[in-house]
Amino acid sequence: MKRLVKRVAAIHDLSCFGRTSLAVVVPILSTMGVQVCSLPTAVLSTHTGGFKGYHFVDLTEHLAATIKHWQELEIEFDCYYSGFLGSPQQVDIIAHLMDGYTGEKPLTVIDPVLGDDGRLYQTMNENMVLKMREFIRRANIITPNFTEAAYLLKEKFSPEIPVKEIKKWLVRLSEMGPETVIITSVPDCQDAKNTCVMAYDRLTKRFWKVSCVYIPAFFPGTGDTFTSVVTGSILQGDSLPIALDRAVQFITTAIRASYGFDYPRREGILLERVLPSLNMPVVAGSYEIIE
Ligand code: PXL
Repeated sequence: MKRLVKRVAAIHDLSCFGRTSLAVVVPILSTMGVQVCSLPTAVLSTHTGGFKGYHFVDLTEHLAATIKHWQELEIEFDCYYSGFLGSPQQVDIIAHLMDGYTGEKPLTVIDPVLGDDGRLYQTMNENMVLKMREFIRRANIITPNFTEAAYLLKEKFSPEIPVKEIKKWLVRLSEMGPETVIITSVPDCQDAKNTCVMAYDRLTKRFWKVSCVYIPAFFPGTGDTFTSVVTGSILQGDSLPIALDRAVQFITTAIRASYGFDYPRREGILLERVLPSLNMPVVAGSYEIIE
């Protein structure tokens, strides 16, 4: 039976306080008209960015049973979208889910959540990096940030990187499997006030760039927000550069809506104030094609 709305299996943790992972993936994709089926990899009292003493419940044991039940019910998906995974064993289980589709291959989006700002997150280690290198082979789209791209490629994290070098990184990452590679938080060497998102599509061999004005505040969960908008946009039938534009515009709007208020940044962007903008017509974009 034809599905009335697109359906995504969202494989992320549920951080109960703070706006990261499922707490942003579900509202964003729902607002964009996509059905979200959550497969929580872990439940945390808070996310790990800026909170101490968080309670962490690893759901590895429950993943396989949930997947088995879904398979018995013959539930099919238009998209698999994974983010924060709690252990190397979880990577194997999710790989099994992604490889076990029946019918048309679902769009597979992997956000290889490992770290930020040149460092791994507290719950990550070199073993997870090794696992992630193998895991991304099955993705159509990956969305590492600059730090994660460096770890995946065994490169040094150096904020002064020429565009020519980033293009090489994009091609090398796509040679690891995914046809589309999107690197976020790339330092813009032409303008120190900016960061940018750079992307490569192996099928058309085209490189894209969208610049973002740097706002001096770090909010956890912006990576999850970005990839969720890209995923929703592609599922709505947008091209890659339009999806990048929409995601960058949404993040910029969200950070601007949040930055003027004085509250703990670790709580994340004020998503609730900007969600409706996802349904506004797309304003003229600012993407560039890079030769
Ligand atoms: O947004 C990435 C992320 C996901 N899940 C957990 C996190 C973070 C980043 O801090 O702590 C639990």
